[in-house]
Amino acid sequence: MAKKSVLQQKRAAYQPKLPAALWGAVKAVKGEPTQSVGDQEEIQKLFPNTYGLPQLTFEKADSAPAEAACAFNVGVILSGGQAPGGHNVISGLFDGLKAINKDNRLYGFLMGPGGLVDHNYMELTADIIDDYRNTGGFDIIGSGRTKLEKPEQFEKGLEIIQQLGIRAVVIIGGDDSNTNAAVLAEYYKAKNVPVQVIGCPKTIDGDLKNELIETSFGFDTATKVYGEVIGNIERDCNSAKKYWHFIKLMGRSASHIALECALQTQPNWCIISEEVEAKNMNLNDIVDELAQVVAARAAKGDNFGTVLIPEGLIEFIPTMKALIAELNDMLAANPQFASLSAAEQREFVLSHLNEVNAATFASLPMGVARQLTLDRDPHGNVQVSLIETEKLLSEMLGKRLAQMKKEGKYVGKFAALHHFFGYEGRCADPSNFDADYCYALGYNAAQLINCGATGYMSSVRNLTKPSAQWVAGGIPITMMMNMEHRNGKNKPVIKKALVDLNGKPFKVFASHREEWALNTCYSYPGPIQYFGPEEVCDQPSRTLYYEQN
Ligand code: FBP
Repeated sequence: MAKKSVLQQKRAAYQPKLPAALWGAVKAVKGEPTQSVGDQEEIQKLFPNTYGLPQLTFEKADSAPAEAACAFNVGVILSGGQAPGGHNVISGLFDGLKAINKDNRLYGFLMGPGGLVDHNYMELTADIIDDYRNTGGFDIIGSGRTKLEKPEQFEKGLEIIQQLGIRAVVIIGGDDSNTNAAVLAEYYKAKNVPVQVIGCPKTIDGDLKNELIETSFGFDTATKVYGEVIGNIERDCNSAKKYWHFIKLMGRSASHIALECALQTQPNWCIISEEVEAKNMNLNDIVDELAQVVAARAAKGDNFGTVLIPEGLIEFIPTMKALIAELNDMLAANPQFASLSAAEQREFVLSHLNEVNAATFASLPMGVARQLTLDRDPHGNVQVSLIETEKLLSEMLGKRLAQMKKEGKYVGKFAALHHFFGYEGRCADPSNFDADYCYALGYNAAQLINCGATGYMSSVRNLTKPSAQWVAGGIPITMMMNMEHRNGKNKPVIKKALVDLNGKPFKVFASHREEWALNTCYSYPGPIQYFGPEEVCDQPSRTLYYEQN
């Protein structure tokens, strides 16, 4: 039998805080009709029933909460990569539903959106929920990456939804999963079926955010876990003074995780993919920049350092981006590719790519080139977590430094160690911030269902203020959409939030990085604290702090 750790037992008793507006009876206040962030005409055409809905904000109602006349049932799905706090979204949703009517029931679909299609589910009762409060992971019902996009899937889902008397489905996921939530909401609305769909913003990557969704849940905890370990490595690095540590950090596309960790730990260098793209840098330019840093430190006798590398870097190097875009279309159009041998695949790729992309492909180390042709995830994305960018860069850097030594431009010793931090942070017990934020997102989702909303994302804002002042409500998902080229086709998707090079978090980083590069200014955030003074336990991420202050 699994044994609960002492921390687990104590942490179970933590009561997450809610925004004051959700403490008792609420009323929904409607805002103005909304528009999508881009391609308005096309998005409106694709979502005729759910486009332009007003933003909703919950306010305290004057009267005491009356129990809803009729009890109702709700289904919940965890979709995509794990992120700390998912269990609190579900416990918040459960408590919110019970506060509306004690006979409301919650069903969990198992192993992601596939559970809805395949009719795999379980009822989530109070005993089960209590076991998972304030814990990390998605193991209460599991998660998966099945893409919910085809009418056949929606129809199969509808069968079980009707069988269980489900009034609303809550999809807890990232940008792709919330895009699917919007498509599903539109489909049921168009068919006039009384099933509401509500999304919740999840992803450690931090790239599902905008003015109204200030952060996705899980980012805070995951970056605090990585920040702790990077700090420990920096201490080791500064103690032994003999290694350069190359640390790749998760974040499939945007560099928010790397940037946040840099702000927390002050490493000697941190690459920001969005800047690489903006400056039109190629791999050699990145290596040149790194070589300057290593050589400058070596000239002072410091043959050690720490470098942070965002996982998604490869897709932001303009030449690589063009190559990957053509590879994506090529793989989508040639399903037989997967059955070829490795040598045949290389031959196939080289003979099908245009001249420029074929040259880029041929110039890559064989291992990296092969990783670029591996299976895409169900959303058509390259699985960047499998590409060993940290090794690629340090190998190229080693060669460049050897060359510089011959030319008398470098005097040091270079020994590299590699790390990849991603999975270690995705299931950590949520920080107080994520525990509260997630619980509020779930509780709020129950209110959105109660007021009849569909095609909305649960939104809790004003997050750097004390939780009582957080603003709760719903944002129409279509409002966040634009058209993008995916999997060989133009599709409506939620616009990914990349690192804003004019934003305060990047500017703060950029204003310090030369100093951090040359000198040793490491900062050691230490482990997440759950008990103790507020300034230690309840701080939001640096990113959120700088964005709002
Ligand atoms: P989501 O966008 O689904 O939240 O997942 C993010 C992520 O953790 C990325 O950082 C990483 O590239 C990817 O998932 C890894 O995917 P998998 O869990 O399928 O290995």
